[in-house]
Amino acid sequence: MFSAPFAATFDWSSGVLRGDTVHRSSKTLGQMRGLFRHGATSALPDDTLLYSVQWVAPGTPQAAGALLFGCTHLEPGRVGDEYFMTHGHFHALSSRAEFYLPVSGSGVLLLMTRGGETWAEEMLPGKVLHIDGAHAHRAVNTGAEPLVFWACWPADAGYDYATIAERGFGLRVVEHKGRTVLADQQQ
Ligand code: S6P
Ligand code: ZN
Repeated sequence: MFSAPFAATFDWSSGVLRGDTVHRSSKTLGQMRGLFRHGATSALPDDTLLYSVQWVAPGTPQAAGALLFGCTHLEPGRVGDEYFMTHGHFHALSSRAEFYLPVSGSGVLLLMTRGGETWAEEMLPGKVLHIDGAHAHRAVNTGAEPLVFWACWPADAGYDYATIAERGFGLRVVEHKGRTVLADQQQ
């Protein structure tokens, strides 16, 4: 009765993707120490898992208009006062937008223009976050549980990580006197 165009399932309660075509990658603190203000002096070990990403590339990913989707599991924790976060990137093609749908947990989505203007949006289950293709995006887990979010983006969007590695975002998300606050990059 139903055809199976590609063999993947997504569990909305756990945020787990399953199927033959699921790819997976992960990032540890050792790969991202330089992005945290106090990364160099943190006593956390290099192999501390910050996040993992599962994604699928159905059909012909190189075809014009093809879509990818994936799910990120961002662990709770801090490096000094700064909450665990994704690396963050611009899309190489600034016309390629993206959706983030938080599945569980709570956090903040940092967005930034090429000019460095930075702002934050809340990440909570039920929210639908649309990311303009020209804006860099970084998820930050401010809660005590993993922040899990589903994402969908064009297969040809491409990644510009270098700009973020060089310049960072204009805001950091930090814990200050028991509260979550946005701090200027240099604070
Ligand atoms: C891809 C999308 C997400 C991120 C993932 C990890 O366009 O934005 O799947 O790749 O959340 O973040 P990052 O910055 O390490 O790619
Ligand atoms: Zn993206």
